[in-house]
Amino acid sequence: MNLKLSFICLLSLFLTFSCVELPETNLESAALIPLPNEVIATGSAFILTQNHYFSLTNNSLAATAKELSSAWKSLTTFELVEGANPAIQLMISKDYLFSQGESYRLEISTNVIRLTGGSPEAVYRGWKTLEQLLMIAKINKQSYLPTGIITDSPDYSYRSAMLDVARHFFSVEEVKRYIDQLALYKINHLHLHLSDDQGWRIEIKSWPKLTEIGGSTEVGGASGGFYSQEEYQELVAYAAARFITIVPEIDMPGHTNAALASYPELNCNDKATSLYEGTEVGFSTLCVNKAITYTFVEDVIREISEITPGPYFHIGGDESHATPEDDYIVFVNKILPLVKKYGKAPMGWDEIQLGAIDEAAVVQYWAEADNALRAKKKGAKVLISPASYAYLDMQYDSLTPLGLHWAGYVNVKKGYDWTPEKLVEGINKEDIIGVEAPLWSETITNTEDLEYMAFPRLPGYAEIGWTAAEKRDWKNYRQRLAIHGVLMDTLQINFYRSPMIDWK
Ligand code: TNX
Repeated sequence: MNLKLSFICLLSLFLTFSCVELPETNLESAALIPLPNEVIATGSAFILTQNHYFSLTNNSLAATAKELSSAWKSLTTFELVEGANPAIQLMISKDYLFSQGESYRLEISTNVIRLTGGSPEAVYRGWKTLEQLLMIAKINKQSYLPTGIITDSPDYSYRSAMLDVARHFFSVEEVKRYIDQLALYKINHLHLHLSDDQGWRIEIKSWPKLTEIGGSTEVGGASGGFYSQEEYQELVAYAAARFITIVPEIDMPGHTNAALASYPELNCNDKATSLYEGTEVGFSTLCVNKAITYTFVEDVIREISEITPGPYFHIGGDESHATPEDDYIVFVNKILPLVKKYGKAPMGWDEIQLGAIDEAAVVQYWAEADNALRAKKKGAKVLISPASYAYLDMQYDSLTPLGLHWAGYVNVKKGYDWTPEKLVEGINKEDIIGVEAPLWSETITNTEDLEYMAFPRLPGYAEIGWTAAEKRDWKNYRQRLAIHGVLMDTLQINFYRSPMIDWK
């Protein structure tokens, strides 16, 4: 380089760094969902229009760094590569500040972005905050980020969505797409409803007809489908890379027609039932007094537990209207120890409190407050997913073309504006592990439908689980959600344009 050229370079460097006035910003008003629990704005800007270096303090952050640098490239068009004098720093710290599993700190100054957490999971949650800030900057055509410090940790450690892949089957690719969307909103569990009257969706090697026959159809009569164990493990790994735990559910003793149609011996009369493509509930039951029923259930629990690293196995247990109550209790009490035997903690819909549950169990409150209270008395924890607030298959209003309304309509405000620990008198914060938004799929056939029902409500459940109740406010939320409309458009999410939001 000749002298004259390097002089020009120096001059332009000088101009970029010292003469350009940085824009004024306010990190506190950033449209983040979930809203972080503490934000201090410092009013300046981190400029995005140049390449940067990043560093990690720990190899366990490599996957997050990889995701970050590829997103950085696509959101800013500039490169982010590992190197010295890094502007972007990912760190693990054992500081007491980060002692809680997902607590992170994101510090953005004019020249450094420092993201710290006590674990790779915590850093990942913080990265999702940074990712939203980058997305929002792009939406607003701002080539900078607002500066400040976000110190954040979740109100509830268990934030979940459920997908019913039994009534209609969803492919591995469709589920992965949903997992990416959940990750963006810091949801950390995905409950898969893997069996029901209309379909059996996971390969069980010792009972192959479950998927061969039971997986061959779905509501409406289309050809259904199932996950091989390898595909299921692929989903588990894909979710784990985003620090999302898969919770498998095999619904029992009711909701079992797909199994009863596959194996005659599971029926009390030894006759296989017909495959079912309708949407009624409560007509099927495993034969509680037959030994083979428990061989079957044990094989299923064993095979699924072996390929599920997460701590829970969900045994369903809802709406077993065809099982006499005494039999129901016998059944639940026989399978609870099987779940334990294969190293898992039992989860079940609120009816399972009839059985001998203990502190290890989690009872999912969906309908009966009394069930939640009885479960608490037995020492179990409660997962909050009340149908009338948190069911993603409930219609927004009477004009919604998909969904059901047996638990009422759930518009965007109703879905957002409630507090888990205030829902049932006697079920307090310490009794609750978290919140789940289930999406039942009787009327939902594909990704387009799924997104129409899940969005824009899902970000609201994510915020209920993450942000402390006293920090949440509908008026403030609806403004942030309006900006997420643009974000959802960018991600090509087919969301419902609720008239309650002034979409941008
Ligand atoms: C009730 S919620 C059910 C499901 C249906 C859902 C439809 C629950 C534990 N059971 O079998 O799909 O309603 O909203």
